[in-house]
Amino acid sequence: MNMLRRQALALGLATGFTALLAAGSARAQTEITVQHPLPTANSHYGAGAMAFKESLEKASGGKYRVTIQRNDNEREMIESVQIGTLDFTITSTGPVGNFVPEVRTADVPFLFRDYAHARGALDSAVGQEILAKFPARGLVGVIWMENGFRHLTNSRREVNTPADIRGLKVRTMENQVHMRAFSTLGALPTPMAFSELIPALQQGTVDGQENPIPVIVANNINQVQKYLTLTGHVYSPALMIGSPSLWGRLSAAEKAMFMEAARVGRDANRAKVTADEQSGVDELRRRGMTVVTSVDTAQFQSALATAFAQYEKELDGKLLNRLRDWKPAQ
Ligand code: EAX
Repeated sequence: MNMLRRQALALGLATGFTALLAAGSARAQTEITVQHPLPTANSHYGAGAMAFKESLEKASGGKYRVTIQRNDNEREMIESVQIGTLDFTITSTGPVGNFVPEVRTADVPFLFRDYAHARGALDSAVGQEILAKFPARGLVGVIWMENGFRHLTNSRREVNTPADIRGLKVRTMENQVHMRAFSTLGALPTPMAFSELIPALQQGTVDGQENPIPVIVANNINQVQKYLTLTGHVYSPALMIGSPSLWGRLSAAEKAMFMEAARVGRDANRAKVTADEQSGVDELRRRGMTVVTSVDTAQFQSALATAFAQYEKELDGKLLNRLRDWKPAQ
């Protein structure tokens, strides 16, 4: 065989082999999509999603490729995960109680003393028991993540005491526990998805809203709200929720890989909340917000006493107390 034919044959074989490799790796590669409601570049959910992506892609040797997308309707994302058109969502617990009622116990105002209490209790057996309720509802509660302690903003006036909240139209999440709290305080709770919040504030449909500092900063809510009061009235957990159709296809080894990536994501998410909490209030002042920092928490707690009594009756009182009374092992 002459030289030219030998070279052509070698080239053909090499091209074929490369094509096989590419087809093989493409066939073996699986796309995973994670959606969350905030800007990925500079938010606590984005930090969690990015860390999850990097960990899973590395641990799987590229078999899994993670795409991160923004979707600011949390209820819609949970529905998509439930029917299997979305693999994972990182969402606040806001609407989750409408799918998994037990989650509502974690949404009770003034339940958690501080971040260490909330993180420890949710990562402990009692928090895992709540995650174990998800499969019966057609969802996989992968891991607790974090949104943060929620604070009140409004466009009308400084809020120093519970009485100052009376009469304010306050957007709440689609969360009955939060709505009960604001109506008990004499506000007019107006539930809506996060996607509707900024337009509602711009049009004056509502006077105020409440969200953690990281959410207020990442979404420039200061542009449509003048007053911020550090009420810290409720800790807002977040969750990474997975699709049972995807989760059911994973081997035990792959599940372990996904769980490790979720833990890495959770830690990055929480670290970003801690960082934003430290710098966020000064940043919001710099952007022109009037910030009330000293709040008499006991006053707000006593103003919510009737709501607490109803929570203990309507929710799982035992679960509520186990979360509230949780303490780190000595
Ligand atoms: O999860 O809807 C809300 O106020 C949530 O805190 C926000 O979407 C981040």
